[in-house]
Amino acid sequence: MPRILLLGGTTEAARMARALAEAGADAVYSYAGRTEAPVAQPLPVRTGGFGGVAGLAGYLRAEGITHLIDATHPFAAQMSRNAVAACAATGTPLIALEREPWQADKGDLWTHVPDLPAAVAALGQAPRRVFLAIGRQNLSAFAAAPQHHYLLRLVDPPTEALPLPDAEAVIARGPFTVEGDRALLRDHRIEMIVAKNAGGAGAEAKLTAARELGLPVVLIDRPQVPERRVARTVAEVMAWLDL
Ligand code: 3Y8
Ligand code: NAP
Repeated sequence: MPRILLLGGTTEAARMARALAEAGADAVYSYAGRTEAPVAQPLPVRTGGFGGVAGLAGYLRAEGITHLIDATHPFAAQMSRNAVAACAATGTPLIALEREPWQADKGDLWTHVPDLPAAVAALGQAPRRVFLAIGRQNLSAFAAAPQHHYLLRLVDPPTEALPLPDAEAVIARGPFTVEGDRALLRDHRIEMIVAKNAGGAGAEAKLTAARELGLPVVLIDRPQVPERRVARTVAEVMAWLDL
């Protein structure tokens, strides 16, 4: 019987957890501990970093983990790199449950940028009203363009002052709806959106609302992660586990 470590924090990870629980699998769900009250899971949960590659390798050995499923977010690149290294070091089979990047549809006004500095530059010089839908961890990059008015969406209320002089935060946890995001864009008279190319359904509503309102979107490409076995569906992972 496999003993599984599921690196979570996404919609796909929640679906994976349900399938493992229904199969009666021996599995542990892992959160980084980024948010105050993460959603409950139908598996035993552990929270917090492992302590780099060595810490994760030690955890795999100590817990007798036989399979690792990396269902973290495409922008959680450090965790994914560590998982590949720790699994190589311990000979633990690894699979990533990964979502496709979003592709532009007819009517989408998207500018693809490789990273945060390029996203800041894409806003231009003239002051704009910008919806920064990228969470809390990367806001400081936009301090280089203080002339804009920023609408932020955070999971938890900010604990310290925001690094942007002209910003307001809405506190909300996805998944989000098109109606809700359309109203948000209208109420705040948003002219431009910055988002990560997360893929998946949980963060997609704002892109649909932007298309309907004819608003431009600056979309940040996902970071590189090392080569690894990838599954697109929960069923593929269950087959790989022979469950
Ligand atoms: C702690 C677990 C589920 C998972 C839901 C998905 C969908 C809703 C959309 C916007 C974009 C953003 C952000 C976002 C979404 C899902 C998914 C997703 C984007 C929770 C969660 C944790 C986190 C961490 C959080 C980050 C932040 C990113 C907000 C739980 C709710 C912007 C990414 O305040 C902070 O420190 C937030 C940090 C990492 C990115 C950042 O750098 O700030 N996610 N999000 C996980 C952990 O501790 O291990 O608290 O319940 C999970 C979800 N967030 O159960 O259905 O799967 O993508 N999360 C992005 O996609 O751009 C919001 O506002 O439109
Ligand atoms: P990251 O930058 O890739 O990882 C930084 C460090 O955080 C990792 O080295 C690890 O610490 C710890 N960590 C990350 N994910 C973990 C997990 N699931 N379980 C245990 N430790 C974890 O990670 P991040 O981008 O901050 O993402 C953190 C969490 O939020 C992940 O669960 C991710 O799936 C979720 N999330 C992130 C985003 C996003 O935009 N980044 C969006 C939605 C959800 P150690 O080195 O000490 O082990």
